[in-house]
Amino acid sequence: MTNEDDSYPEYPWKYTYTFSHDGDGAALSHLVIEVSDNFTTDDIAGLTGMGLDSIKLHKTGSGNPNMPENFYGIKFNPVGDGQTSLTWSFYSNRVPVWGDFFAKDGKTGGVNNVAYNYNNTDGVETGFLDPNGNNDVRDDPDPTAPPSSGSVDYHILRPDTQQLLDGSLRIIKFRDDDRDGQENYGVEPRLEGWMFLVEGPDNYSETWTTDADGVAERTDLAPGEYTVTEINLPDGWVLTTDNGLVRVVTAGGVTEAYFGNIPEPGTLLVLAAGGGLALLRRRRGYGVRRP
Ligand SMILES: [Ca+2]
Ligand SMILES: [Ca+2]
Ligand SMILES: [Ca+2]
Ligand SMILES: [Ca+2]
Repeated sequence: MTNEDDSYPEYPWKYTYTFSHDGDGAALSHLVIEVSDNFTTDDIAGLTGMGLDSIKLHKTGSGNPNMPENFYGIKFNPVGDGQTSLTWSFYSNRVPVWGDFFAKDGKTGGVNNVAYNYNNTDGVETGFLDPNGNNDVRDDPDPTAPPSSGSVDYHILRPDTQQLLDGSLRIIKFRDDDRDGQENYGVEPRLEGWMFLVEGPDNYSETWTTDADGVAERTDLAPGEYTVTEINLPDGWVLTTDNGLVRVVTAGGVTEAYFGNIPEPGTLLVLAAGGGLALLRRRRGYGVRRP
């Protein structure tokens, strides 16, 4: 499990599983990992190592013999025949919680072999259970402990109901007096009232304007890739940083984009002659001759 793989920015959680058995009998037929009832194919991306069969309520019966009770999950089929050990990965927009799995091999000699997460130590049963003995009533308990390495009560980590958290994007706008493309913090002033076009997932497209601190920020953005473009530059001002900066907003994270601008020296003179006084008044440090 990791949230540090940005391959699919809108799906920040990468789930990787390995399943093996000794290979006696038959190879793996299919494996189901529990997800919440509202999980759909829109909540999964970048599956490798297995084929996606279906996402639905899987029921006990001949297709899933000896499964403790019905459960909603992602059913995976091996890609190719004869596999007894598989590792597969996918990305999801759902945070990890503890849950269950069920696997079945291809029947051989009239015998089905199945595997699911289950334990019975000293009469205490944990894992994939059917407490009320009615597999139509789904009452399997799962730990509510936070996600961690290893296992809790013989459960695996799996995608939850919860969508990913919002993320934050902060634009910082400064006057790049020494033109080095970096903010010399505390020395180079922040600039208010500069406009940016911010474009992102789900056709997000908004104009943001920097405040008195030279900052424009939103804290409720869907994670994903955003493009930030400075627009409506005043005449004669140039960027000292790239425009159209691409930034990845992550769930619960704060992503920053710095934009430096500076008036072109030649333009300063023109502005000075033609009414750019407000722009110039605080800019004596340039050595530009005042009108
Ligand atoms: Ca469960
Ligand atoms: Ca039940
Ligand atoms: Ca369980
Ligand atoms: Ca600078």
